[in-house]
Amino acid sequence: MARPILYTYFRSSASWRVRVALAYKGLEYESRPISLIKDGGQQKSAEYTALNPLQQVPCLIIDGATLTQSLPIIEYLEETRPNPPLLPKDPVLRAKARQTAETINAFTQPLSNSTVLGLVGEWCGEDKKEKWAGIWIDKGFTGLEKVLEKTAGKYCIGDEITIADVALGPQIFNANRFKVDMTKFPIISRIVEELYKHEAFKAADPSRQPDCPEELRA
Ligand SMILES: N[C@@H](CCC(=O)N[C@@H](CS)C(=O)NCC(=O)O)C(=O)O
Repeated sequence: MARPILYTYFRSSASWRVRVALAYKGLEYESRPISLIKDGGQQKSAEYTALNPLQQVPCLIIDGATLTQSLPIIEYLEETRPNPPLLPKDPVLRAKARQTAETINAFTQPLSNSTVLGLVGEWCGEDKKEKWAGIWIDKGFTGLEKVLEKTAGKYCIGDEITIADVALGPQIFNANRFKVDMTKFPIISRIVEELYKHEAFKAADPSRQPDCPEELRA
């Protein structure tokens, strides 16, 4: 079977989610970096737009299919390669795991992604970018912290890593980048500390990616 191909950018949190899922499930893949900075953004090239008309990473080519959107990609991996699982067996807990993943994917991340921040900088001033991104990450984490009070064990949902953790881990990078006060979120901070000890999270870390600049490498 052909190795999956992942179009990825080292610092992209959505790509990072897929890298974690692939590593967690022990799947080898070829990494094809798409720089969101070089050449005015390689995601806008005609070649890449043919793969993802939305001009975003990640994109995974697997089993002859071209898949985009990190969470559906992870759901596909889960359906076709169920072990080790990234969703709990219990339907309510499955919904809770997806709920947390969606809170990151549909609420927190889109409002602070590079396109949105570019426009905020252009329309409101470069100095407003950090504040804008920080506000949305803080809002997302404030809600999430409350939810996790009820669902968390060692990880977001009990003691096993799920899709919720896969989404949460990379978002911390952006929270730190935009100077969000993480002391307000002790449960999230504790879970992330735990996650970063796991081999799948280490392998997926930006500092270990082939397109990571020399000075930021692990
Ligand atoms: N919901 C999408 C989000 C993808 C996304 O926002 N990708 C960002 C990097 S994290 C991107 O490619 N940005 C480039 C751009 O918007 O031009 C997913 O989960 O795959």
